[in-house]
Amino acid sequence: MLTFSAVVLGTLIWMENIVSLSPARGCEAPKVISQPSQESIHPYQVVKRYPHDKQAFTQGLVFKEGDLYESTGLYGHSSLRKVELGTGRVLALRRLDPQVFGEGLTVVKGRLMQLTWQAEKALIYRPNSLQPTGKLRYHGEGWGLTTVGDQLVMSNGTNVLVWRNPDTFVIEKSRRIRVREHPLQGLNELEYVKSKILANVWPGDCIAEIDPQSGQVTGWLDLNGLYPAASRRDDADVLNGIAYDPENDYLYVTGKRWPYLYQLAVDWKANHQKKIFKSDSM
Ligand SMILES: [Ca+2]
Repeated sequence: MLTFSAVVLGTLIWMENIVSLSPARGCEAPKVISQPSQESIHPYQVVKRYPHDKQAFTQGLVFKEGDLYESTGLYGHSSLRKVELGTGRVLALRRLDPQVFGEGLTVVKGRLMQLTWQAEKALIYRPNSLQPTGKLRYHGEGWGLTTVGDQLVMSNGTNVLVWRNPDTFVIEKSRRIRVREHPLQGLNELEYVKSKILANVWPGDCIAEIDPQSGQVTGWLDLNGLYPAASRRDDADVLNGIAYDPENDYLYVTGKRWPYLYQLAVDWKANHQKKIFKSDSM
């Protein structure tokens, strides 16, 4: 059992009014603000641990009708995959151009949409077959992507999320994301869950829970220790993959080149200063 206090002994880097999270540290606002924590720390339980391709540099993850779809990155290794949840087996694979680095992934209007890091294009596919059906252009970097209502929400590694039209990719609004009054940098893989946007915060193993209306961080899911840092190939292999099964209310998370994908039950209403942690028994 890891206690919350053990996990959050490290504080966040605090520079020029910008919050960024350090790897293997806690997911709390900087102590130097000299205010008590105002964000909820949500307890979670590991329901099950599934195999995950440890070669997959996960950049996007989305759950659709019992299957996982995954986007992987790195030049020469990027792909789009349909993955069998129970076994981690890759059921369908579409390799990307070696010049393209895969990023965030979502399902919108029955189509899969995959971002690219610096190629400034969103790639569109049919589910199941992964047949390409088109692309849309955007300016700047692509990191995370999710679907909120009939709009897309996209991150680019900064503290800004933008809402885009799913047919044209035109930006319709944006929000600066804050921990209290402080901008939260490094917003990465996204997932819309229960009227909140969840964001992996790069680099590290923290998920921020964001109110899409205000842009305020309302809580944290602290996944430090879920897959031990000592087991990783290198420091780049951070948590980065969030998918949600609304029917059963499970969250699926993994990381870059992690051998496991975790099924989590999260209590989004609770604010525990201690998390439930069961992976030692699995
Ligand atoms: Ca996702």
